[in-house]
Amino acid sequence: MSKALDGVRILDFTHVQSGPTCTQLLAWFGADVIKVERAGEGDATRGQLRDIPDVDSLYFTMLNHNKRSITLDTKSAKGKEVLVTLIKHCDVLVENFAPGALDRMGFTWERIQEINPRMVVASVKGFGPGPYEDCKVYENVAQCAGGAASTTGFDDGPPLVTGAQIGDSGTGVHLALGIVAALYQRNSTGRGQRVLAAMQDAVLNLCRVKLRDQQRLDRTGVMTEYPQYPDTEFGKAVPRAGNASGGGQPGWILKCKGWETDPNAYIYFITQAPVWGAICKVIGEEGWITDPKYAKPAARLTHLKEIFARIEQWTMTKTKFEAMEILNEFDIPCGPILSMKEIAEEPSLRATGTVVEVDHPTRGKYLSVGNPIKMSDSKTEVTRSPLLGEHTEEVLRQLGYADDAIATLRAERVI
Ligand code: CAO
Repeated sequence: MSKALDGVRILDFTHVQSGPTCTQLLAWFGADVIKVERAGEGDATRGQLRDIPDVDSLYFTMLNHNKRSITLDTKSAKGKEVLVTLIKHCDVLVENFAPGALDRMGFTWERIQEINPRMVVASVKGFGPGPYEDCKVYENVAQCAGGAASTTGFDDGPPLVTGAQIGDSGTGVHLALGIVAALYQRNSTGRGQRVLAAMQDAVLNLCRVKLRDQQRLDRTGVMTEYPQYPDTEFGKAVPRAGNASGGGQPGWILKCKGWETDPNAYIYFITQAPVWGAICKVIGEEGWITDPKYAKPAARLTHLKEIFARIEQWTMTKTKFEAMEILNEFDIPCGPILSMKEIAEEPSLRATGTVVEVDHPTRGKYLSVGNPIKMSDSKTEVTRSPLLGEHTEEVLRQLGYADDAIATLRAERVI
């Protein structure tokens, strides 16, 4: 079966998480991704958070599936020559170096355009143009600068970062869309273009609803679906909303049977208005269906803490899965708090390829997250990440290098 991005060649200068997330997605859609790494060391994540000595870490393997790896010293004169050939050969160059690193290497946007005017040059940077454009940035910096941390956590606690890697992987996903759009536009213009996804911007995009709330707060001074309402004064900025749903349907995380010993024995429960009657029946409060204190959504907003406390009395008598089963019968929106252990063992996620088992020559079998985007005409087969420089000779031969030229490059430590 063909793949959506068959024939697209990616010169992958990415490292750590944000860039590799992007190029891994492109590889899953069928692009030929050639990852360029420094000989001897490679992507720093190969050696970070190792669980097996001298074996590529899960951090690396889980972000670099379906790619080829070549080693190349791009600061040496001969390495630069190889890089020029690669730029001519590829459609897209993706990088997430610190600001200015590609220019310092001698490959400015202008120079790349001279070499290959059709090339798309895509970058992740921490910040867009402005006061912080020269800063190096990691995940949590982006979460803090993009508005996520100030709006995450509880009102009486400090700002919190979230486990979802919205700064790194979130930006990588944004960049992948930018690249595909640029390739699409190239079909009509014949030209490449620059694509920039700044981590602060991507996090802010994912926090769009909080900027919505800032303006609501500015105008009205109150947000009735926030847990601060009605007991606490709102300040000038959007406060941390704990586990409130953030949308028009109030929700909260409630304890389930076993919560005393299992840190994940909880369920997310949404008191969606159309099923209010069903909720009242399930928890044994049928009187609340007509009681003016609870009957209408607006009236309920001032009693949410009391309502959730009563629902929790019910959820605490059920495991999260029992509660799910009962609530789903009545179309009451809810979700179990799943641990990573439960997710790893969930058969339905294995069946869809969202969780996959991959075999690796030095690591053996490990679990990974497969392509979360499913396409009917472009199926994803997840293959293992490359060993450092595994494809150097294969790629150089493809570029037209003869065996003796390759041997010279190796002897001179260019590859
Ligand atoms: N051959 C020779 N030199 C190479 C090379 C190669 N194949 N590959 C990289 N290098 C060089 C670069 O040219 C750069 O050299 P100079 O600093 O002398 O110009 C150097 O290696 C290191 O690049 P770096 O500054 O990007 O790496 P770092 O580890 O110091 O910083 C990071 C890492 C992530 C903080 C930084 O790259 C960054 O801010 N990137 C943009 C934001 C980003 O993507 N953050 C997400 C991080 S987690 O996904």
